[in-house]
Amino acid sequence: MPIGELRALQRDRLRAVVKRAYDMVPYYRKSFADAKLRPEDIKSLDDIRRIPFITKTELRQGYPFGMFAVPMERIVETHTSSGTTGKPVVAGYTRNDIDLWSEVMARALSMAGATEKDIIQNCYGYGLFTGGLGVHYGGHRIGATVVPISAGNTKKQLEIMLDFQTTLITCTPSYSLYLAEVAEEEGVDLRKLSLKAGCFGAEMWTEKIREEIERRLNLLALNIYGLTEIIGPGVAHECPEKCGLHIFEDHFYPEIISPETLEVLPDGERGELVLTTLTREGMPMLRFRTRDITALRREPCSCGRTLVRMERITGRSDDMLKIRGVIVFPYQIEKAILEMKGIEPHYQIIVTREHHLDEVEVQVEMSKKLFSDEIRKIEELRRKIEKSIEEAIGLRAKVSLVEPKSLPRSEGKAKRVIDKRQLS
Ligand code: DLL
Repeated sequence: MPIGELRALQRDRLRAVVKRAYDMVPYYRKSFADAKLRPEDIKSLDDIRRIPFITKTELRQGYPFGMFAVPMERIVETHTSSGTTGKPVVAGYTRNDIDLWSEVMARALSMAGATEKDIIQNCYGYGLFTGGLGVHYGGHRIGATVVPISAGNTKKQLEIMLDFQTTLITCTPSYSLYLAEVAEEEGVDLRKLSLKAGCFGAEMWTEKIREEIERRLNLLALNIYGLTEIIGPGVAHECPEKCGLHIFEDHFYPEIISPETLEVLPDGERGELVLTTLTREGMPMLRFRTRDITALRREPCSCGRTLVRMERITGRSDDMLKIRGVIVFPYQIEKAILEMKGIEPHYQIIVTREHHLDEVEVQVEMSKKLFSDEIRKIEELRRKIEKSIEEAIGLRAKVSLVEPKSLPRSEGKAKRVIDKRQLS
């Protein structure tokens, strides 16, 4: 679409969504009132800068359905953000939203070359996570054959991949490498399969990881980006030129801000991505702070698409981690630890990737008293902490109790997380 037309479409859609959000969602009415803003004040695309930001915190406060902009009768599906920080963010979709999602996911899969002739093995988790059903709807829209195998069960994945002659896979980049490793162990030569492309996302990865995936799986590895708050996967996707992810900006309007000053930054500068949904009915998002760090590029892409591109995500402006695809905040682990007696408030979270799977170790300092106690008691406490962390984050972490005063002290901000996965 020519840029002029696209901008006019975005402007009209912005005005409409602002009005809908204001009329239907008490949260927006209040935030507009606080900012002394009326929906009619938003006339041009630049006026978007006057709208207050919204974050995960406000969304959680609306749990479960407080952010919905339509009566419940019109919501046909819900998903929640992964992770278990208190209450999750609940996303509601109307029938039109599912259509929109199918459309953007169809565009995404088409960028990877998918047609009705393809067999898509969809190894993203089905359920409340958006990955599974997002790909599913997009595959249907294209008319491809979707194999809804979901996550896990790696040997079965390989068997199906061989027997069905899967042509396209969708999973996290780390899982694709794990698949490759299990295939090697099982004596399956992945390069002899029919795989031609894969859409990998839901977590951070690098060019180096891409090279490894492409070499080991002998396919074209493309990056797919999205988040529950906005729609799920299908906010942006790479074309085979591999020079950034095209944002489907006729539906999702991007801005980059400085996380410190909250000022909008010029194109090309790195900062935090802020997204506004232009067409979403069930849960419109006006200026959602994603916390994901990237930059926008508007130079024409050789593929011919006029859609703006975002660079690969290289970090977060908060301390959120994605471990095995699940959102984890360090303070959830802290809370689980500090409830225990016999330990000091000194701990360190170490995240590693072993055989392409994320592993978490939490080192916790023992109190002097516990340190001189029987081994049985120490082991009992260690297990208790492991259980409490698992309950808090929904993932198993290995807990090691270390000697008093053995963890590094910091004069400034304590370095609680050591991420050894080398993702940026
Ligand atoms: O991860 C949606 C998704 C599913 C995207 C399948 C791609 C494929 P959430 O669980 O809500 O939704 O997590 C969203 O994951 O804010 C980013 O921090 C991170 N993320 C998602 N895609 C990428 C990517 C899904 N391609 C959060 N690169 C986002 C880096 C990504 N980080």
